Amino acid sequence: MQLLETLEITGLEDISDGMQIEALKALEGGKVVFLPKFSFQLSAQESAFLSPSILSPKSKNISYDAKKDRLSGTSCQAGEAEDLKKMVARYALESRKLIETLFPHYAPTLQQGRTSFRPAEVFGRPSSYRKDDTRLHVDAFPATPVQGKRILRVFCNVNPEGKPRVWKLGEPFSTVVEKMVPRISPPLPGTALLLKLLKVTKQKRSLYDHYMLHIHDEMKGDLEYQAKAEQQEIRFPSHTMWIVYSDQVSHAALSGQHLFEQTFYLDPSALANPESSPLKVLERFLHRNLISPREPVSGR
Ligand SMILES: O=C(O)CCC(=O)C(=O)O
Ligand SMILES: [Fe+2]
Repeated sequence: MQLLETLEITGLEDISDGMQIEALKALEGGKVVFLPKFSFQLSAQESAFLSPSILSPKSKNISYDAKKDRLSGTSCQAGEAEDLKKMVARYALESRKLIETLFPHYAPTLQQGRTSFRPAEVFGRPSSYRKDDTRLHVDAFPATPVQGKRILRVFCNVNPEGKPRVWKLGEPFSTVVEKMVPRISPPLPGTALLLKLLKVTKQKRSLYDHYMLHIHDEMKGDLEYQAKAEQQEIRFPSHTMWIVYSDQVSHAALSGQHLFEQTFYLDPSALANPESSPLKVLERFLHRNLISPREPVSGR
């Protein structure tokens, strides 16, 4: 399968109606929409932030919450912290503009998630297997149930030395489901409520979230799967962007340094083809509803 849908745009004005239709079909079909001639521009002053020294000691990423206009994960202080926040906030804004222009179908219902700036090298970084993004996985967040909502991410490699972001892309979501879901037991009754009461999760963990989280963990925990699953290495050059449904596309980040990432959430009913959503794929496989109709819909 062709894993990338490449669009040679140099600016938002290059986006045509035909391109919007093709890009939407590719994205929902599980491809990565790759923009080799489109990037996020840093000023000379902002380039000074391209260093892991701006991270606070325990952080891997700088994280920005656009709703609260709050930045975390940095050791920068005062004016420097303000300038850093401005840079990350600009990425939040520009990546949203990109999505709204390329996928106008999503514009009315797109929900803004976290923005992250990742100035540390990925390769050789120690972590527990669950947090190890160098292993193939689909995204699912333990503390942040999405209740079926899509996770749409916009990446930009801003490496100043021309170093690529090296990823692997794996098998289609339906194949992942066939291999992983039979190993997963349903949650014990009351678990979701308990996790919420103990504040392990911000919202109630739906059945959908239960299965997605366990798929994520099963994939990462299975070294034979990691070695043998169909996979392809992709090198995203510096000064390029790519867009992906990371809840659907198996991916791993092997190496690279200096990346921006913006997360958006989208209700599956807002898709051009809702049947392609992980929610619908899982519901068809398990022959049951995975979201209770009374479940409150959460944001992040
Ligand atoms: O940092 C990266 O290149 C991607 C890591 C990853 O798996 C993710 O952001 O979902
Ligand atoms: Fe991921």
